[in-house]
Amino acid sequence: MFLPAQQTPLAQLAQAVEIIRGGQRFLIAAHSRLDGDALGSMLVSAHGLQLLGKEVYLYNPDPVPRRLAWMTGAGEVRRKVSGGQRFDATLIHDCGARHLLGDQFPTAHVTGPLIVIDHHEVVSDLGDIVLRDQEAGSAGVVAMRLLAALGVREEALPLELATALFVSLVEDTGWFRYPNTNPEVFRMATAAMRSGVKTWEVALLLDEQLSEASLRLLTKVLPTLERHCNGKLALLTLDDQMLREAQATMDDVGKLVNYARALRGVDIGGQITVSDDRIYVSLRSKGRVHVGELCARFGGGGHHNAAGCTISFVDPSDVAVSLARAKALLISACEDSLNSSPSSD
Ligand SMILES: [Mn+2]
Repeated sequence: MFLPAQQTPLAQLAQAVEIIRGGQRFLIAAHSRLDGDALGSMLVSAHGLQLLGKEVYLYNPDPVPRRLAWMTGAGEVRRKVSGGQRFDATLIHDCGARHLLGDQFPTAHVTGPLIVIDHHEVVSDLGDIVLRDQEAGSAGVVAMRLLAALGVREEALPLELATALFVSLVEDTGWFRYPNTNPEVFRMATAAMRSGVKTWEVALLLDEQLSEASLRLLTKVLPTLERHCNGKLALLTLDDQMLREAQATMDDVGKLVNYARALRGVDIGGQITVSDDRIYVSLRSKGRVHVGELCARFGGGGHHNAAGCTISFVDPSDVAVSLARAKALLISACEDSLNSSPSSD
C-alpha cells in the first residue's frame, strides 16, 4: 500500500500530501524529552493541519518542559492516547528511533500510517513514509515544507504557527549560529517575523525565565568538570543528589553541556546524567568529531555536533561502579573518534 522508504523524497512528500488531504484525524507525536524543535515542529504541524480544517491529537511520553509551556498548544500535549481512538495517520517529528516515542505509543491499528518528519543523521528504521532531510535546519523546517505542499502560504502564517516555527529554528540552530544555519532557515525566520513574531519576546520566554534552583544546580555541576583525551574531552556530571541539594527538578537542568563544549581546547563537551538506573549522555562537538556516530555505538543517535545516548547500569545497587564503567566506555569511544578525525590544530 505504501511506497518503500527508498522512494525519492518527492514521491514520499507527494504521498504524505495525499494521505493528509484524504484524512481528517491525525495523531501528532515527537521524540521523548521534548526540546524546542520537537515541540516546535509538532505545533507547526498541529496548527497547520487545523488551518486546513483537520483535527489533531498531540502525544508525548514526557511532560512539556516548563521553558516551552508558554507555546500555544503546548497544554494540549497528552502523555497517553486515550482509548477507542483511530487516526487516519500519525505525524512523528524530530525522531529517528521507535523507542524515543515511549511505551505508551499506540499500535499501528490506532495510529494509521506513520509519517516521519525529521532531520536526524543517525537513525534507525521507523515510519511508512519518511520525510527526512539531514540538510534541514530543524524538523520544523521539514514540517513547514509539508504544509507548503498542502497549500499553506509561508508569507501569512497565523501567529501561533509562526511562533512554533521560529522556536524550532532558533533552538536547533542555536539562534542562527550552528553550521545547520542556511538560507532556508533565514527565509523561514523572515516569514515568521513577517507574520508577527518578535525575536526578543521569544528570547525572553525561552531563555530569560531561569529559576534560582537552576543557578544553585549550576554550582553543584560545574565542580564535577573533568578533562580527558589530552583535554579535548570535557565532562560534567549531574545526579539526583545534586538535584535534591539544589531543590531542583529536571526542568531546571538547562543546557549545561554547552559549558563543557565552550572551553578552549575542547573538541567534545559531554554531560552525564545519572538518574533512574540509567546513565544518559549528551555530547556536543565543535565540529571535528561526529558525535552522532559516536553515540550510535551506544544505541543512541543525533547529529554531527549534537547527540545523545543511554547507557544502562551494570549494577543498580552500586551507582559508582556503573558510572565509572560508563565513563570509561565513553572516554575510550571519544579517544577513538578523536584519533580517527583530522585535527584542526
Ligand atoms: Mn531537531
